[in-house]
Amino acid sequence: MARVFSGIKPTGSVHLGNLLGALRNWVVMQDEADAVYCVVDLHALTVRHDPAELRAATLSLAQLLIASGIDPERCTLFVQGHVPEHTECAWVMECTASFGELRRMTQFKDKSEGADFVSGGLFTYPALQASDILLYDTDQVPVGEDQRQHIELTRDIATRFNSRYGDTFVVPEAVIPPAGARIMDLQHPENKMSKSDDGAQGTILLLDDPSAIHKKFKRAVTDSDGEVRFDPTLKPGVSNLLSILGAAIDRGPEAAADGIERYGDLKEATAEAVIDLLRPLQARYHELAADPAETGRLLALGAEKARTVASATLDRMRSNLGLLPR
Ligand code: ATP
Ligand code: LTN
Repeated sequence: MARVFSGIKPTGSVHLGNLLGALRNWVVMQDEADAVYCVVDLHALTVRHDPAELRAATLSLAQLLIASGIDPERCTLFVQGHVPEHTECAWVMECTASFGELRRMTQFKDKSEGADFVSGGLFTYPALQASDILLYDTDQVPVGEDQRQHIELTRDIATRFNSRYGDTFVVPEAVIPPAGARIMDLQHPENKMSKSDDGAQGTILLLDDPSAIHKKFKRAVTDSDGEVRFDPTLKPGVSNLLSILGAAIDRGPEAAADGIERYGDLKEATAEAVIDLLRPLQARYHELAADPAETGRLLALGAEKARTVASATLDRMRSNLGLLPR
C-alpha cells in the first residue's frame, strides 16, 4: 500500500477551503493508503507566536481533524513536536540542501520580504518539511499548489542523499488536486479563501455558527447579469458558490445549478448545504473539546506509531552517514 504523508500548521482558523480542498481528501486517502497526518507545530515557530495560542491551536486543530473524519484508528495522526526524530533528521536535511536552493524558495522570499525579524528557522523551514516527509518512506504528499516547490526540493534532497550515501530515502511525489478544488473568498472571488483573512466576511470557518454562515453567504459577491451558470472566468462569484454547493452535496458545480434560477436562492441553498455539512463535524468537535485528555491519549498513541517508522528510517540514515551507532 502506498504511504501518504501530509501536514497542516496550527496557525489561524481552519476554513471551508481547507476542508473541501484538503481534509476531505485526507479522509478518503486513509482508506486507500497507509496515511500519516501531522499537526506541524514546530513549523509554527518560524514566526513570532503566542505560547498560549499555539498550545490551544494545536489541540483544537487535532480535534477538528478528528471531527472532520480523520480516524486515528485508520491512519496515524500525531503532533510533530512529539516525535523528536523530525528535528534530528532536519539537521541532516539542512546539510544536504544547498544555501542557494533554500534561498530560492518563494515562500521564504514572500514571508521574509519587509519583515522586521526573519528567523533562521524561516529560512531552513523546507529542510524540516523534507524530514517530515522522508522519515516515513512517503510515496505521495497531498498538498496545495503553493507547496509544489517544497516537495520538489524534498525530492532533490532525497535523490542527492541517496546518491552520496547509498539508498536511504524513498523519493516522494506531490499529489496536487485539480484547479476545481480551490475554494475562493466570498468577498473577493479572485483570491483563494485563506486562513490569513481570519474572521473576514469572505471566509467560512469550520466552527462558524449557522447564523454567521447565513450572513456570510447572503453578502457573497456575485455579478449583475442575473444568470445562475458555472463559468469561473466570467462569473467567479457565482461559480464559487456553485463549486461550494456542489462539493457540499457531492455533485459537480454544473449539476448543482439545476433548478436554481435566482442568486438569492443559490445563496440560500449553499448556506443550508454548508450548515448541513458542518453540523455533524461541529457536534463531534464540541464533544472532543469537552474531553481534552481523550485527544491527548489519541495523539500519544499516534506519536508512538509514528516513532516506530521514523526511528527506523533515522537509524538507516545515521548508519549510511557514518555516525557511530548509539
Ligand atoms: P494561509 O491562508 O495562511 O496560506 P491556508 O489556509 O492556505 O493558510 P494551509 O495550512 O497552508 O492553509 O493549508 C492546509 C491545506 O489546505 C493545504 O493542503 C492547502 O492546499 C489547502 N487549502 C488552503 N486554502 C484552500 C482553498 N481556498 N481551497 C482549497 N484548498 C485550500
Ligand atoms: N508547509 C506546509 C505544511 C507542511 C507539510 C509538511 C505539508 C509542513 N510539513 C509535510 C506536507 C508534508 C504548508 O505550509 N501548508
